[in-house]
Amino acid sequence: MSEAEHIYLIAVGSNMRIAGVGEPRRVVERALAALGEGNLTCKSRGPVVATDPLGPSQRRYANSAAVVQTPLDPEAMLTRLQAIESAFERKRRGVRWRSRTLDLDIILWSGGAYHSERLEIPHPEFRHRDFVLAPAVTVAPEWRDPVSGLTLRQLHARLTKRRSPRR
Ligand code: A4P
Ligand code: MG
Repeated sequence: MSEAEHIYLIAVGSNMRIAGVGEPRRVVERALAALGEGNLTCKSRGPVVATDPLGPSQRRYANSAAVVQTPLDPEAMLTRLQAIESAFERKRRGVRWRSRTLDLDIILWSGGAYHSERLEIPHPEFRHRDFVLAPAVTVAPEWRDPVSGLTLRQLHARLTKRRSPRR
């Protein structure tokens, strides 16, 4: 790997169908393919899982995760991910957590923590989200969260252990 290359863990989510593409599962599969195009190399892609919605949206989500290698730095990578979202017809109307055709979040980056006006890595909520950790643990179980010091495997085990008595 050249020194200029970066590795990202990307979370993929959709809970709306797109005409010409299909159901959220198909949208996520197509988005995973897009994460391997141009100067993005998809090193590993997780399964597409159906998940219950967190937040006000009623529709079930399809979620997945991918490990992507690229020369793009975090700001350029976010811009690239937003361009992919736009290409999948996502409409930005300023309402948080509305139904969306495609959501691409940067969860972790090989450079550790990163903060700017428009970007926070690690993603601030990912440690509490099974819909992120379940697919992520299949692609990068030993990747260590620079904030908690725990691996994805440990974070996922902690989350599912905490929840299991209530199920
Ligand atoms: N931003 C800051 N940090 C990041 C990062 N690490 N990765 C900024 C990506 N973007 C980051 O995001 C709003 C702004 O966050 C961006 O412009 C960027 O500058 P957005 O994607 O435009 O808006 P959003 O997705 O509606 O908001 P947000 O806060 O990203 O929502 P979440 O946290 O992504 O939650 N339930 C299930 N089962 N599965 C899901 O996938 N997703 C959500 C969305 C809610 N419930 C869900 C799921
Ligand atoms: Mg988002």
